[in-house]
Order: sequence, then structure tokens, then C-alpha cells
Amino acid sequence: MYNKAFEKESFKKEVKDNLKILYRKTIEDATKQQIFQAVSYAVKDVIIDQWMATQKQIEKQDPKTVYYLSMEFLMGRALGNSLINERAFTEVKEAMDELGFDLNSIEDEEPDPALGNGGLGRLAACFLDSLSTMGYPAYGCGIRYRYGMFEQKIENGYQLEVPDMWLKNGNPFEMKRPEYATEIRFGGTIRVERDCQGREKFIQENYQSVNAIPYDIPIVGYGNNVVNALRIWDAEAINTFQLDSFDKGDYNKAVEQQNLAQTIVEVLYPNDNHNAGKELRLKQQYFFISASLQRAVAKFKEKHDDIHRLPEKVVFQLNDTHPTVAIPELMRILMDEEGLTWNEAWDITTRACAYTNHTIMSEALEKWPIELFSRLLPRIYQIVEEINRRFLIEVDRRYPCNQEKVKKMAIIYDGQVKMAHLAIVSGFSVNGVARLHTEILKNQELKDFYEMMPQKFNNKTNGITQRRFLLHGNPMLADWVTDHIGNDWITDLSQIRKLAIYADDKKAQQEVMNIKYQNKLRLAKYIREHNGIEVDPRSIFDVQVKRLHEYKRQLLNILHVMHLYNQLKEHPDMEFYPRTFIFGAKAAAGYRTAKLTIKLINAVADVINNDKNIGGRIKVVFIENYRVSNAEMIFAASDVSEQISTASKEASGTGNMKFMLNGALTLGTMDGANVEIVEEVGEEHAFIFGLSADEVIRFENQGGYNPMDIFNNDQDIRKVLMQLINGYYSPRDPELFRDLYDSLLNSRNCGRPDTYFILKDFKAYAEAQKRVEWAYRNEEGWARSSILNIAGAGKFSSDRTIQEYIDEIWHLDKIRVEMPE
Ligand code: 26W
Repeated sequence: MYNKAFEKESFKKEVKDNLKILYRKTIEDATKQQIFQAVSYAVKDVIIDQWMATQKQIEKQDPKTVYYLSMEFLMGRALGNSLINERAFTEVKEAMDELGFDLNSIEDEEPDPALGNGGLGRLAACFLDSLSTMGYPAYGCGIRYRYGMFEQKIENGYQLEVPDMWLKNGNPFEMKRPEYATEIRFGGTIRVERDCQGREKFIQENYQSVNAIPYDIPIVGYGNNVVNALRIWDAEAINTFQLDSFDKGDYNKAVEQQNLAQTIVEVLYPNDNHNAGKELRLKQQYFFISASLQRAVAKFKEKHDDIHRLPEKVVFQLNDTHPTVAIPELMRILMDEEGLTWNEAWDITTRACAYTNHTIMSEALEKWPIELFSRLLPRIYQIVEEINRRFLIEVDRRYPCNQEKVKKMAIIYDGQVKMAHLAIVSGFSVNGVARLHTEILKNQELKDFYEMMPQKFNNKTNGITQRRFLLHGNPMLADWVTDHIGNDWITDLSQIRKLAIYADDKKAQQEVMNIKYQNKLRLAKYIREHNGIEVDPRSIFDVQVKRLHEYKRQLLNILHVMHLYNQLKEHPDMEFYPRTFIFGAKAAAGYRTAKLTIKLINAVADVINNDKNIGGRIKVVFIENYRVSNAEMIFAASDVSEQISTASKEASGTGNMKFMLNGALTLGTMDGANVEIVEEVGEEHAFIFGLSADEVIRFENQGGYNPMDIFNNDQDIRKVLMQLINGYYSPRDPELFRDLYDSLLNSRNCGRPDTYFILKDFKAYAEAQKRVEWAYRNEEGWARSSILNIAGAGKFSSDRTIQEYIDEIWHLDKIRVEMPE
């Protein structure tokens, strides 16, 4: 397949021209960063033509469009992915070779746009890729954070956070759109006036405001000329200083507004699944939501006279509760600016907004104190109060005089505004992100809402884009797949099932194992260069990469490594297949237990990697600064995928799918999408262990369990736990890991010990790890399982997920974009 727009000679010429125009350099004396910029502009040139053609088609066809509202978009690098989707990666690689550059090393010049924390942000990025590829009109709407997710440095085993200056060299792919700048207002007071017909008008006074300026980043569809936009908003001060102004009041206000503009988009909050309730965060939320909605309504009005028909052309998807102010903001625009009545506005809003829930962790729930919410967003608060008042009338009609129901379902209660309740009450759809997760929402967390409005609830099991996580991340395996089943899998991953017939084919088995080996060599080289650790590419690469959180149980993993090491020390001659345990994880900057777990992993790594007496049979590696770009390489090189969350806690997981697609076998609990992964591939091709979600929930309802019984009766566990407090891994400070020990055995802050059932699941986990070892010794059996995992991954394409959103929630119209020859 060949993309004419990337014809080699003209592409090379354009790169050279760009170097000249941008930097006054020739190819011989340009830096790698300059080459990256020049190449990116050459690629952008092609993209822009398709972008304009897409706009034209949309103009003509007026299709229904989704606005995917999200605080986070974890895009990863754009250059390689755009070339993949332009079907020009190979041509451009050759062209670059001819110019004397390796495209991969040019790709490495691009900072990783990390405007997200983890799963939720990466899912948003996969969804945009699928929407463009499938030809559906979409906007991603978010914030142009000046600093994205921090860069993680490991020093002396501890995590250090370094600011991520991703815009330092400019972003060649973005386009500033000053023509769409809009004003956003905060604070002040609301004065009510009556117009000549006696209708109320709400006037915000003494407010502060900032200008929101959009930047568009192209999202290229695979081989179809469709380009959608990720629209991220920057903030600028409204009135620049009037230095000749002697009016002190104005001067102070100007300074304040300048500050507001600077701080509002300064930094992404680095918390994953934990709500800190900061005022600035609510400002960020209203800022990008108000800007996105004002623009969406204005765009609709350019083509339509009747605002009542908005839901026929526009749908807003709320990515978790973070964008939920969209609901009262849309009500405000419709009533205060478009002059509609409450009922008209409500009818439109409730047909245009839908909500996705991504977590049941109670500490993630967004609740805002009334004081803060009403001070910052006075008009929005009035509207939320009215939504609540009317909803409580409904509740009372359904459950007369039932205070329990009011307490559990009210949007405003106990001095707080509950964003999830607002989203559920006001949206037409509420979805979970994996079957098990949705069932838990319906039967536990959101039971009362489900009982009252069952028709709103639905499941959309997550997915990932095979374009980035196989075609780009694992080119050797991608070629192998194409050689065997053709290339339809690139846009229709269900085709990959066809690989199953090769599961017993000796040659295919060897080829797949060899590709894995090559990818392990690539990762081993990365580890040598970044960690200075030699790992054996023939060992089992057992990998856990994801955000660090207690519920994800990295602690269980490292405790088990400590246990294995103890066994090896006690029985030096035991049968033991060499293992490399690889971790990658960022901890929220203020999350102490998580940070201590990173230190523990590194301390264990230090001891084990330097023990000459175990013959290198265990290695432990902590990969610094885990992010999308190194993730692609890690998945490709993994044998074992660690998905070991406490059952019921991981809503879905998406890393689990990326590993599977790259031929790793899952070692996991029956949690999130693991349940569906096992269903697709068969239990015999995964290693499942531990408590079920039902069992966990039952224990929780009983007030927990007593981990002391396990500590007292299991010598292996006891030994490992004692090593946390006897200085075995921290001789200079034996108390260093005391908090981890306490978290497992002693009640912390009035909580229960071992909230995440680590000790309860330890034995089962260790046994599952033994099964892994024995399975790996049977090379044919392993290769067979690996092929069946790849073949079974078809369901987990984000293309499938997006199709379900379209069929059951969004009902978008497809577009076709033809380019002139
Ligand atoms: C307010 C603080 C905060 C920040 C982020 C609360 C909650 C979040 C996210 C919703 C956490 C998150 O990323 N959840 C993950 O979403 C993925 C995509 O659906 C799932 O695959 C993961 O299981 C879920 O943890």
C-alpha cells in the first residue's frame, strides 16, 4: 500500500525546504530535533489537505457529531502514529534512510504529549483514533496544559517529579485558532432583572474572566483521508495592562485576571483515582467545558435556526464526572443566552449528554463543597440547585417520604454537590467500561439510580487501537500477522481470529517465539542503557506496568519476588526458570504508600540483582518514567501480563488488552476486562487466581478479614513480611518499610488492615506463578497459548467499542472523504 502524497523524492525535498525555512540549515548541519520538526511539518502538510477536505465534506453533509469531553487525552507521540495512519511509514522510513537518518531515532525527538494520567486519558486517545478511522465526525475537547504528566526520575530508589516541558520546542502538529477565542467568567454575583415581558434575566456582575483560545491537533484516520480534531484550550488574560491607567481598582483586577489566566492551564493534576477537591481543578473544569460548549452551540447555529434540534446533530460524552459542569452550563447557554424556558432547555440537555463511569473507588468521587462551588460558579450553582429540587420531587413521587433515598441520591446533600449524581440524573445514558464493572454499578454502587432509571444503564467494554499498539509498536509481529491473514485486521480486528489455525503449527510457533525474542532483545538493550542492568532475554519477562495504586497491588507482586528469592536462597539447587520482573509506574506526587512501594521495588532490585550467589536467575527492573512511547516497546517484549488488582476494583484495565494483542499471557484476577479476556481466549491460556469480586464485596460488607491469621500460620509470608521491618532490604534504616508492613497487618487511620486483600490472595498468587513457570518450560505449549491470545484479542479493539457507542448511544452519521488525484 502506498500513499502518493508521500512520494519519496518530493518528500525529501520538502524536508530540506523546511529545514531551510525554519532554521536556515542544510540537512548536513541540522540537529536531530530540527530534522524532527522539518519532517513533522512535511507530514502536517499532507494532513492539512485531508483536514480541509474533511471539513468540506462535513460542511456539505451536516452529519451528527460527538464532542468527547475529557480532562485528559494521553495521546502519545504523533509523528509515527500519523505516518502509520497515512500508510506512509515505510516510504518515509526509506526516504529518511536515504537522507542518512533513522526514522525511529527521529521519532525519539518528539516529546510524549502526556496530557493524561493513565487509563482514562489513554482510552480517550484510542477512541479518537477509532472515530477518525471509522469515518465518524468527532471533536476531542480538553485542556492545553502547559505541563503534562510529570517526568519521573528515580534517584536512590525514590521517585522524583520533574516538570514535563512538552511545549519547549513548540508542537509542530498543533494549530492555534484565535478566531474561536471565547470569554469564560468566574465568580461575582448574579443580579436578576425582568425584561418587558416580565421574564427573568440573570446578569453576572463583578466577575473575573479569561479568554479561552483553542488549539487544534489533527487526528488522522487510517487510510481514509478523514481528519478530526483534538481541540485543547489555552487561557490568556482578557485585558492587557493599561500602564497609563491610574485607576487602582482596574489595575488590581488586571493583575488578578493575568494570574488566573496563567494558573488555570498550568498543570495537569497528577492524581489517578483520587479526588483532592482543589478549587483550581474546578476552575479548569468549567474553563474548558464552557469554552467547548459555547463553541459547539455557535457552530450548530451557523447551520441551523432551531436550537431545539441540537440533539439531532450533537452529542456530548462526559469522560467520567470531570466534565459534568457541562450539564448546567448547557442549561445556562440555552436559557440565559438563547432565551429558552427551563423545560425546553432541560429537554435538549437531557437528550444531548451522556456519562461514562470509570471507577468505583470511593476516594475518586468528585464532590464539591457548596461554598466553593457557588462562589466560583454562582449562576451554575443556581441551576444545579433547581435540577436537584426538581429531581427530589421525582424521588418523592416514586418513594414517598423516603429520607433514605433522598440521602443516597440527592445531587446536593450534606453541604456538597455530587457530580456523579448530577451526571446520572441529567444524562440519557450511564455506562460502565467492562461487563463486570457495569454489573457492579447496577447492583452495588449505583443501585438506587439503576432501580429508578434502569433504561439509562449500559455497558461499553473498553478497547485499544491496534494501529498504535500492534502496527506501530510491534512491526515484526504486525508483518507476521499480515503474512498469515492479510491486512484487514488493521481496520477490522475481529479478523485476527483467523490466526487460531496456526496455533498448532510448529513453524508458526517458532516464528512467533522468535519475534518475541527479538522484541525482548530490544527491551533488554533499553534496560541496559537506562538501568545499567543486564537481563537475560531467554528468561521469562514478567511485566506489571500501570499507575501505582494500592488496589492494583504492585505490593503483592514484589512481595512474591521477595518470597521467590527466599526460596532460591534456601534451596540453591531447586529447579528454577530464570525470571525478569519488570515494573513501570508513576505514583501521584502526594501518595505516600505508593511512593514507598516504588522505593521497596528498587531496594529489592538492588539486593537481588547484585547477589552473585543466585546466578542471575532473578532480575528485578524498575523502568523509569513509564509512558506511552516506552509502553509500546514493553508490551511487544512481554511474556507475562500482570493484571492482579483486587477483584471488583479495576473498572476495566486496558493495558491487559495491549499485552494480549502482543502475545503475552495474562496472570490475573477475575476483575475488570480480565473476565472478558479469559472468556475470549479460554482459561487454559491464562493464569487466573484469587478472590472473586463477589467474595471481596462479601468480606467488605462483613468489615474485612483478619490478616493476622495468615501471618501467624504461613511461614513463607511471615518471613517476607518480617523482611519489611528487619532491615533486610534497608540495612541503614530498618524502619523504612514499616508503613507497608502496617498497611498489611495493622489498622490504619481507623481503616481495616490489608484493605486490598494482598495476604488473602498471596498463596493463590504464588501458586499461579508456579503454573506460569511450568507452562513456560513447555515451549510449544506456550507458543500455542501466545498465538491463541493474539487470535483472541479481536474483541478488544477500540473500533468495536466505538461502534457500540455509535449504535447504542451516539447514533452518528458516517462521512466519506475523497481526495482529488
Ligand atoms: C478526581 C480524580 C480522578 C482522576 C482520574 C478520579 C478518577 C480518575 C480516573 C477515572 C481514573 C481512571 O483512569 N480510571 C481507569 O479508567 C480506565 C478506562 O476506562 C479503566 O480501564 C481503568 O480500569 C480505570 O482505573
